[in-house]
Amino acid sequence: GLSDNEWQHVLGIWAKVESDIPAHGQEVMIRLFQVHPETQSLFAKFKNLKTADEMKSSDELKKHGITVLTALGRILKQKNNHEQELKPLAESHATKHKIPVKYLEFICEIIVKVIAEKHPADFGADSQAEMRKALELFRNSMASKYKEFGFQG
Ligand code: CLN
Repeated sequence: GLSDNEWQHVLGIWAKVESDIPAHGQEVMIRLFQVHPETQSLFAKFKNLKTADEMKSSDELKKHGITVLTALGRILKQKNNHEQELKPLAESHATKHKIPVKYLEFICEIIVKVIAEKHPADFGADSQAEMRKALELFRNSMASKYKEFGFQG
């Protein structure tokens, strides 16, 4: 897990994300689809969006970005005790959406990059390392829950 001090830093950065969840969420989704197009094809509702401009003007994509970052924020705020918050997410992503763990890695890395771009002065190498650690904890818990739901991920 992370130390109290590390969590404090991670949640301090997250507060900056929360200053504008829609913009951060939109950027994360667009970047994810551009860098890893295979992730876009998992979304029936986003398959038709071709260019970055189309993605930018999609209200649904914006809404989904908000959904994802809000759920992730709720989990991060539980620190090392995220079991209850994480379980339904692991269940839907394992049994319904069937999302490989690898794709969770993709989005986590994009999240770090987007925060780094939007908050360069507050999110240096050490903070990035702390955020990566928190996101790794999230992914590891997702992966082990996946197995409980019979999905190898
Ligand atoms: Fe996801 C739906 C949170 C990563 C693919 N995702 C949802 C919902 C979230 C949510 C809350 C709605 C409720 C539900 O179905 O459950 N997703 C997250 C969080 C992360 C995440 C938090 C990681 C930080 N999701 C992913 C990806 C994967 C994916 C790894 C592909 C690219 S990023 N998620 C989905 C899909 C849905 C979904 C296909 C269903 C969308 C829909 O049709 O409404």
